Amino acid sequence: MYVDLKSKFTGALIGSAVGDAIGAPVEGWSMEMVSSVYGEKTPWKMIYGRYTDDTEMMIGVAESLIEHKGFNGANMARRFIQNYDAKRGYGPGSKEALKRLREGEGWEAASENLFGGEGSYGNGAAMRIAPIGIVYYDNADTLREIAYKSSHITHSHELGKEGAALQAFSIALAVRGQQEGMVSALSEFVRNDVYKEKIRKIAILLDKEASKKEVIAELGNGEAAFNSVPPAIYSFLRFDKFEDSVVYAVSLGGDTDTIGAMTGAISGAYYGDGAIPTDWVERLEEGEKGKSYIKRLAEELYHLKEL
Ligand code: F2R
Ligand code: MG
Ligand code: MG
Repeated sequence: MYVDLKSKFTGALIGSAVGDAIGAPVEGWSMEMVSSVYGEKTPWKMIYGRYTDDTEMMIGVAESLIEHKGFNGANMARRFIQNYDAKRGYGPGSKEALKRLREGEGWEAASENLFGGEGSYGNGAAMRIAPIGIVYYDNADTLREIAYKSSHITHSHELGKEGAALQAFSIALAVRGQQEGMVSALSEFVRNDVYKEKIRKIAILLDKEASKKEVIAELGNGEAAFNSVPPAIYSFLRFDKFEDSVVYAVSLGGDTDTIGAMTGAISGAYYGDGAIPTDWVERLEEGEKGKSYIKRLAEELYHLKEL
């Protein structure tokens, strides 16, 4: 299947925003409650089309990469602060890190004292990582370095950073068109044992007709990066269609907007923007930083590759 690179870049960003918006109305709900709203069968209708913190922060990552033609921590932190809108629903750790940044702490320090000095292992760094996954898709070492640094602005725990790097590398592999070899490439890439074990479980679950309950029990569906990046990767790998992967990811319940966004980013990077249901894109919010703006960011990131 040939999909052009520009369409993959747009697919990753719009796919992430669409996954966020479709999961948002049911965030924190159980699998049963999700199916009582969306039903058991596809197609799913997008309810509001409004995105959350996941997309707002992803926009900040993209804007900063474009402005600096690469990573600049102080600039990215400033973009997060400028874009911040509490109504989008931020995690408490990220909120606190952004407050410290606003008060003048440096981008390398602001997240370090959170959670008793451990730093956050929430999925807030992984959920926004799509621009880094596409821009550095052809260089795993640089991708890892930039994923860690960009995470550190809000998430300094090793598990938060590794989750973001793993999500970025999944998107990179999807850009390269590598679905079949993805599990083995990921297990070679990943450094932390918690994630190594989850990737091993992804392979086992893919080999059988696993139930949703089994998938949730083995991979998780919560706010920790290690309980949301793995089910997103699994949701992508289990199906051969953008819509089916994202619907499945959200149907697991739990952190639905975020697992939806991460699955949408990987799937969009693989299939391209043409594979995203048009009625979902139509319903996705417009406005100053809505879908047209996100598409423009994807195009500018694509042009960064040409420099
Ligand atoms: N915040 C939300 N959703 C709730 C509000 C939405 C509601 N619908 C509304 O309209 O108001 N979603 C967003 O938050 C998640 C991303 O969170 P992030 O940015 O990682 O935040 P945080 O607080 O750093 O981490 C999340 C939780 O993980 C646990 N945790 C993290 N590190 C920990 C550590 N070292 N020790 C113990 N626990 C740790 C904590 O419970 C954190 O609060 C996404 O779902 C996004 O959509
Ligand atoms: Mg959210
Ligand atoms: Mg969420």
